[in-house]
Amino acid sequence: MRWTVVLAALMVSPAIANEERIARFAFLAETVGPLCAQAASEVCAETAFVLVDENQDEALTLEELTELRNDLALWLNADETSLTSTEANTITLALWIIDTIGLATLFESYDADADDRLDFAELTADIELDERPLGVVVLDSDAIDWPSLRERLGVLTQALPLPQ
Ligand SMILES: [Ca+2]
Ligand SMILES: [Ca+2]
Repeated sequence: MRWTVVLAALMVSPAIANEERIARFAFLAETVGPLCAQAASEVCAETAFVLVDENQDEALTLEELTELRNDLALWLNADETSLTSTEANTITLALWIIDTIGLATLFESYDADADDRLDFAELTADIELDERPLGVVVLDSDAIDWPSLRERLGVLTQALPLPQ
C-alpha cells in the first residue's frame, strides 16, 4: 500500500513541479511585464532582479539563472500562455541565443570579479538604466554598450541584426 502511494507520488510529481514552475514564471511575467512597460527602466530591472533572486542574497548564481531559463522555456510551451506571436518569437530567439552561446559562458562573461555570483551592477554592465521605460532605453544606442555586447555574443554577432 505504502509503495503504491510512493510510486504514484513519484509519477505525478514532475507534472506538478512543472505546473508550479510555469505558474511561478507566469507570476514573474505578469508582475514585471506591465511594470516595465511603464516604469523607469531602473525600477523595472531592480524588481526583476529581486524576483529572480530566489534566496535573496542580492546576487544571481548560474543555478538560479538556469532555473529561470528552464522556467521560461516551460512557460513558453505551456498551452495557457497567451503571448502575441511577436512576443513568442522574441522569447524563442532569446532562448536560442542563450543556448547557442551557453548559459555558463554568458554567465562567466558577466561575472567581472569571477566570484560565481552576478550582482546587479555586473548584470547591467552593458546598459545605462534611467528614468525611461526599458523599451525606450534598449532602442537608444547611447544607452547600450554594443561593443561589449557584441563581444559577449561572439560568433553570433554576425548572425544577428545588431546596431553598430
Ligand atoms: Ca541569489
Ligand atoms: Ca560577480
